[in-house]
Amino acid sequence: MLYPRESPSRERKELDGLWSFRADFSASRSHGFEEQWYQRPLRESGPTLDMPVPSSFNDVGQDGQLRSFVGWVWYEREVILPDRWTQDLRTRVVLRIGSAHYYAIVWVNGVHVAEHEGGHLPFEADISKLVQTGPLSSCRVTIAINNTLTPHTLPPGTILYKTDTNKYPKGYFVQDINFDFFNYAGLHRPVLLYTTPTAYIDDITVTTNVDQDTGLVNYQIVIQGSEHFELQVRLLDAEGNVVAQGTGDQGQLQVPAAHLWWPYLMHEDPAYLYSLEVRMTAQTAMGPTADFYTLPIGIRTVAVTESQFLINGKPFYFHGVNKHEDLDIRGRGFDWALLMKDFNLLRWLGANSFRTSHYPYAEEVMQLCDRYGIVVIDECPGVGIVLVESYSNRSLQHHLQVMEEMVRRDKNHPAVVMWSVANEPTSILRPAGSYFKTVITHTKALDPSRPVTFVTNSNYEEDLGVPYVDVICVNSYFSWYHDYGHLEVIELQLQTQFENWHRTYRKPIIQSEYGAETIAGLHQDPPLMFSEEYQKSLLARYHSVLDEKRKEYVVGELIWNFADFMTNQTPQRVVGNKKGIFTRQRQPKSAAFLLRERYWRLANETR
Ligand code: BDP
Repeated sequence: MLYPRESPSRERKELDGLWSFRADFSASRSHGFEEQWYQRPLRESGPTLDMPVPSSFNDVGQDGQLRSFVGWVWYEREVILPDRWTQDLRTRVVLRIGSAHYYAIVWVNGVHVAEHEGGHLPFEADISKLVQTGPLSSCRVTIAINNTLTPHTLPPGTILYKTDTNKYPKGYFVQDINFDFFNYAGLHRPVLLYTTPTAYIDDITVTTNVDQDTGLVNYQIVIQGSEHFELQVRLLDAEGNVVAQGTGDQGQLQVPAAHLWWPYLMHEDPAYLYSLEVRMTAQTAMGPTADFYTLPIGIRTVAVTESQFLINGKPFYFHGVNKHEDLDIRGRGFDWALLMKDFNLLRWLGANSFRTSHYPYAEEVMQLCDRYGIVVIDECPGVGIVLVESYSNRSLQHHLQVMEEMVRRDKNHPAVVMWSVANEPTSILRPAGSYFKTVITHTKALDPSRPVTFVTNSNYEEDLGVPYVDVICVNSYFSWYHDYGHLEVIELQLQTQFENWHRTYRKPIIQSEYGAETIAGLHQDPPLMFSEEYQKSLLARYHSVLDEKRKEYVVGELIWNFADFMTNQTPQRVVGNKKGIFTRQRQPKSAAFLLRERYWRLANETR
């Protein structure tokens, strides 16, 4: 699925701003369907709120019930369309939803146009027919979204019905989850309309290779809407010079003396992007038509050995972070100011990489990683796969579908160097072996050009999924969730962890999480848990072992977490998870300075 970009043949109209909103508080949560709220303007169904898009709905208001609402919420917005979209039948009009968490049903003028499961990947509907009939120049977009998580959703969850009438009112239920972040919901990413001609460039797949100093760019293009088309492909360098050309829907372009895409800090000229310009001309029933699309691409290779992660044939060491899409008020809603702040902080820190823990981030984030040379481990929402039911065939089929959508969306980003299919599943359960074998094999078939992993916290002798990964990603919380307060055990335990995994599997290892809960401004010396000093000491002890092992087979370290973030309320969390090296508002704790010194040193050593 191509990201909607403007071109001489394509237009875009963003639908961000205030939408009408109503949560269905009825006991069945299904009044909206019974009363067909999509048939009329939403305000006629009862009281509505103004709700910003993109944003989570949870933290915008003052209503505690809405904050923790489970069930269907309804969004609606009127859109005025230009005549050239509604009158010209050679125009195709598409509605695209960047992310609707979790299950979404979409109507345009009361007509069902799309349904989608999964909260972190885009989906779209061709609405040309609906907006091109009759004299209407406006249309009404209604989106119903249900945030309920079940053992078969990704991430999974369970609805717990509390039936003890001495303790709970009739019909009482809560959403239980096995992951550690708040289940924010709503329209989290841009919603937009865009146009293409009726014969159009539907998809482009690019893979790259390098032979001596020649860059090889393999492309495959899918056209829809016509069988009689011609394609011209040109590759432009960053200055706009044409460096290679081709024709047809697949081929290989050769770029002598290619500028490779390098992670920043690894090369003086990092993140070099070419533009792949695709021009299609086609014959349709309504006459000749043309479509243009320009895709930014980077030429680079990725490979894994027993002990190394190679980018362009050179050993790459991940010194980076795990993140969340999370901020005050907007929750998981996309925000340009936050995006830039986070990238500025990543560069301040000297971080060369991050993992999209625990779901694929917005496309705009991935585009910036390409441009800035930040390496990404792209993780799907396979987090909290804990119960046996979540290994059922139904769950598996959905997981495969999510991997398809994620690879389809992110396959052309040079910054993405590895797929992660899950985080901390109960990979010691019997069904986990064949489950992860299937998901990983499927992902490799979808994209043979990248390694695949999942992130484990299981025992190395019992983990049934790790035999299928290319890189072992291990999370550990020594002297936090075990041996609380005993910093002195970290070195021995970490060393043993690395040695066990590597001796057993002979694969490179990434320390994919480690960290400590830290309340900004809380000081204790000698270090005590939750103080800034404890976080610093814990990190420093991990680092001494990492420094030793990275000379052998450890290929990366990703701190948990970049910033504090919201979670469910539990006795272990003080208004969210506080393992950030930055606060939720992106101000540094002392550990941020320690990490900054380390990351810049690592960058200088490995350059
Ligand atoms: C790990 C999880 C992560 C949690 C973290 C923690 O992967 O999502 O937030 O622990 O407990 O187990 O802080």
